Amino acid sequence: MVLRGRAHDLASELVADIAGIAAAAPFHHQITPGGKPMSAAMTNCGALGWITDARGYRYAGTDPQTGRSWPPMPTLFEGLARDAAAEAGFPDFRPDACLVNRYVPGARMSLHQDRDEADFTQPIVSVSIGLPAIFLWGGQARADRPRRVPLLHGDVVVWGGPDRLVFHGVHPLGEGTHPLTGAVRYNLTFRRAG
Ligand code: MD3
Ligand code: FE
Repeated sequence: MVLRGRAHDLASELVADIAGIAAAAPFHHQITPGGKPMSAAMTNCGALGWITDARGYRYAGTDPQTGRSWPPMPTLFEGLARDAAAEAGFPDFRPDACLVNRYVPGARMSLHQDRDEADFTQPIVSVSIGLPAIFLWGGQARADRPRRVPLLHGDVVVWGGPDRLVFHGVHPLGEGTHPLTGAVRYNLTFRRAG
């Protein structure tokens, strides 16, 4: 379910919260198991954070960069995610992880599934802030040709049920500047990881 513009009026507060998170847990280009740095810089908040390194992909309670727990999930983040999930038919969603992705022009995310979480009956909620992106919405098989869906500043999307394990990605970000974020797109993804 796409909730177009749902976070629009909260965006400046969300960006301020992202700055607070990044002050405690700096953005970092994580290394994939294949040895390449990801083009989106990432950090996390909440009890668990998504990490990748030579050993693989997983959730961890500690930021490998700092050795400390991830910063807590801001109340505003959690409320937005829970309200969106409830509206889409998931009244019991209680996120324990929020992955924060930061894209600059040229950054992308190749087709993948989100399958490091414990319970695939729980949805994922995403919030887009800043520059627009073309989201690649694939199918149940990697070879299914993805549809291109624009994700714009303030858009909130809930992915659950049969769509929870679809392949998806982000087309390389185009050049541009946004009044709130400059030449940056942020994406928050809320998960029940543990
Ligand atoms: C569909 N992020 O962090 S958000 C990711 O824009 C990720 O940064 C993208 O894919 C981004 O893993 C896409 C939309 C999204 C997130 C999770 C999904 C779509 C999804 C999980 C299952 C199906
Ligand atoms: Fe994903």
